[in-house]
Amino acid sequence: MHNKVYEIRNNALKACQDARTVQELNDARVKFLGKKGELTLILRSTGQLPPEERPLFGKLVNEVRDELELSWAQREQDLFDAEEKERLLAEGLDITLPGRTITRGTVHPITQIIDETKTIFMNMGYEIVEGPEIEWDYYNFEALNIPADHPARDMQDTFFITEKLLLRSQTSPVQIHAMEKKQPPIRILAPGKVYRADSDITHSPMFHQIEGLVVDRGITFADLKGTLQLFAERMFGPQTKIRLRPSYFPFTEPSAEVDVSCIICKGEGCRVCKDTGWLEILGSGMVHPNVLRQVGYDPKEVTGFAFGVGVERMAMLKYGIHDIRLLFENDVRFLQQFTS
Ligand code: 2NM
Repeated sequence: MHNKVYEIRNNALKACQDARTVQELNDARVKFLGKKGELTLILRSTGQLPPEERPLFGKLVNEVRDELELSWAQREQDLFDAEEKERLLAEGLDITLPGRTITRGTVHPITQIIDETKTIFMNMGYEIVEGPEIEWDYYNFEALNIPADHPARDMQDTFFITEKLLLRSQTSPVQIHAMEKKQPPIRILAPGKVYRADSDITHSPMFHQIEGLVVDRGITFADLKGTLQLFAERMFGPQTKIRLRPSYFPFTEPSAEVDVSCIICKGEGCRVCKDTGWLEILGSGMVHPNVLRQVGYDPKEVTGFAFGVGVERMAMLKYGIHDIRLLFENDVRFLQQFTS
C-alpha cells in the first residue's frame, strides 16, 4: 500500500510537469486528486490495513496530497503566466509603448470673433438669426432697394447660379426674411458666410459678415450711434472711440461709415491705421423707407437702423494678420497662435 502511494505520487508529479495547458493540468488534477482520483481512492481503502498501521498510512497520504497541491499551484501559475505572455504576443500589443498624445484643436479666430460679437449683442437683447447661403436675387438685391443696374449685381462681383439664384453677397437677406415673418419690435443679429468674386491678400471669395438690425417705433440715428459706441467699447476695450462719416448704401438713408480708434496705437498713429489713428470697421445707416415698405412695414409708423461688419477684417486688425488666405489654409501652427 505504501509503495502504491509513492507510485501515485511519482505519476502525479510527472503528469503535473507534463501538462502543457491549464486545461491539461486540471484534467490531471481530477485524475489524481479529484473525488474519484487515484489518491482519494487509496485513502478510502485505509480500512483494509490492520488498525495499527492506519494512522501512519493516513499521515503519508495527507503529506503526499499537500505536496501535490503545492506542485499543482506552482504549475498552474507557470502555465497561466506562459499562456498570458503568448496571448499578448499574439495580439501584437506592446504594453511598453508610450501612449499617443491626443492633440486638442483650438477655436478658429473667425469663430472667436463671431462668438464674441454674438455675446455682446445677445447681452443687448438681440436675437441671433441665420439663413440660407443660396438666395433668390429678390432677397439679396431687389428687396434691399438695390437697382437693376447697380454694380454689385454684376456677374463680376456676384456668383450667380441661375438667372434668379445666387450665393448671397451679404447677410441682409436673412434680415429681409426675418422682417417678412415678424412685426416690429425687431432686434436681430445675422452672422454668416457670404460670397463675392474677389480674391487678393485682403479679399477672399468666401468671407464672413455680421449684420445687425433694429426696427421699432421711434428708432433714431442716436440709437444707432449709442449701440455702435457700446459695441466698440465691449469689443475693443473701454477707451475705444468711434467716428461716423457720411456714406452711401442703397438700403440705408442716411448712411455712415463707422471708424474705431486704432486698436493697435489707441489713436496715436501707426502703420496699421496708416497714421490716421482710425480704423474703418463698420457700415451702417437708417433702414431705407423702400426696404421697410417692401416687407410690408409702414415707414411712417416704424423706423430702424442697420449695420454690417466684415469678420475677417476685424480678425486681421486684431491679430495683425497681413494675408486673408492664412485664415483658410487651416495650418494648425498658424491657428493655434490666436488662442487666449
Ligand atoms: C451694412 C451697412 C448698412 C443692412 C441693412 C439691412 C436691412 F436688411 F435692414 F436692409 N441689413 N443690413 C446694412 C446697412 C448692412 O453692411 C455694411
